[in-house]
Amino acid sequence: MRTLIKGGTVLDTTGGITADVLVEDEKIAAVTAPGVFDEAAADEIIDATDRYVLPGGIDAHTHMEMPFGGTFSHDTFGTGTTAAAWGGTTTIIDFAVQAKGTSLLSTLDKWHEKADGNCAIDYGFHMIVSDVNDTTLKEMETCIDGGVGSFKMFMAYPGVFYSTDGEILRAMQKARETGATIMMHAENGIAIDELAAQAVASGKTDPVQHGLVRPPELEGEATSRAITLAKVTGAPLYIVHLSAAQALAAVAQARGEGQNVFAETCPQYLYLSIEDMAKPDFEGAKFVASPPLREKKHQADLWRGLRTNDLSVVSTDHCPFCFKDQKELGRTDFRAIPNGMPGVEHRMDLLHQGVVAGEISLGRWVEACSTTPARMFGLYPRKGVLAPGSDADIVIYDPTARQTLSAATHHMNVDYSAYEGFELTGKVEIVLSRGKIVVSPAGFSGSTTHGKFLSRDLCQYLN
Ligand code: DUC
Ligand code: ZN
Ligand code: ZN
Repeated sequence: MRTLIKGGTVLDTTGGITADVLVEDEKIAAVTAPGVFDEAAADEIIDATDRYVLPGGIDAHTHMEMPFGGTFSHDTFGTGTTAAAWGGTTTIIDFAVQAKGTSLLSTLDKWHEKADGNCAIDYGFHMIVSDVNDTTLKEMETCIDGGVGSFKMFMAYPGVFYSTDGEILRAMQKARETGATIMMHAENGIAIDELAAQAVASGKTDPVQHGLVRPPELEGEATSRAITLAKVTGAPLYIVHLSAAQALAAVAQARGEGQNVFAETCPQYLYLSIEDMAKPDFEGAKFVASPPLREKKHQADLWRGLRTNDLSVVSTDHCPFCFKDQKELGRTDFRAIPNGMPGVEHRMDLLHQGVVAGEISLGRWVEACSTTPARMFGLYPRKGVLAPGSDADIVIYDPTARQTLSAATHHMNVDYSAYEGFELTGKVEIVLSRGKIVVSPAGFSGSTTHGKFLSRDLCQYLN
């Protein structure tokens, strides 16, 4: 099966050129000057005139069916990966979650059972380590052999996911030994829990308190501490969902000193703010996630960080909980609001809006949303680039189409949109996953058995 995508502006990390892309079965066969390939030899032709043709998005931070606070995030692997495809994301890396007292390997088996045969697009796993002991540390090696070479740890959520500095140090020593990446949720959870208890004791129970008891300084402090532990051990470190200027400054300094420290941010921190968490009638609960949304002034720093590469990846931290039945759990105490927001469907569009607004270049859009996550998590050049031999994960994007985001039209399995009413320029038109058209103006033509597990290599950026 040969598909010719002709006449589009083919994007990579440097910008765009007018070119044709030839797909043969699941792979890209060639990227040529326009007209080089004989159209008569193609089984299918897609006219991409006036469209961008870019490598499929890679969302390196999602939580499908994630157990949290007595409930589960509401997208299954099936619904969440379908929504991702609608939005031009053709790979997700989701988190297997080790519960305290269980093993990493049984956790990995469990997540394979959930995801295998149930995804519309290709997927990989990171491992959340919440119980560091001799067995776990040994099991990290088997995880790496199984294509899971990145381990998320938490400096927040004492009693649940939290690791002490000593436990983090031990896992980092293993990461140094194996080349694995430690991903860090960097917030000082001990201090936050104290502030949260004080707030509730004084009658402050509404959603905005979730943000007020998690000040940006406590993200900055934890980020610096994680960086120090990584320096002492020599472990590669990747700060997840960075939201605060203080944390960014710590990352920038470490990178300036040549440390293997990387960071991602998420669209919600670029576009939303703590003002959303203060919405009346419990509406603020829709925006409760950790780290919390910040004051607007942080947004300019985050965009700058994206330009300077101190923030090298944009992921979503997609972790949807329905407003009606799930966020409701915390109506009388913000601490019981399940933490997380939906977003897997909108990342490519929201970051394209950054191109429209002049915050980032076209090449940077592709780099932060596809190429860098591929290299960061050992998927390049299979993913993240349109090159001969790469998987034909391709997005054909209309840069001038207008759209309004809404829960009424999105495909995520959640009853609200964090971006309700946002008017955007640019829209996904056609999506191919390994050569198969899965989204087009005719609708979704993929299937939730199509996605394959991606056994990943280690980080491709280490110096
Ligand atoms: N943050 C969230 O908001 N949800 C899930 C886990 C996390 O770290
Ligand atoms: Zn986290
Ligand atoms: Zn997360």
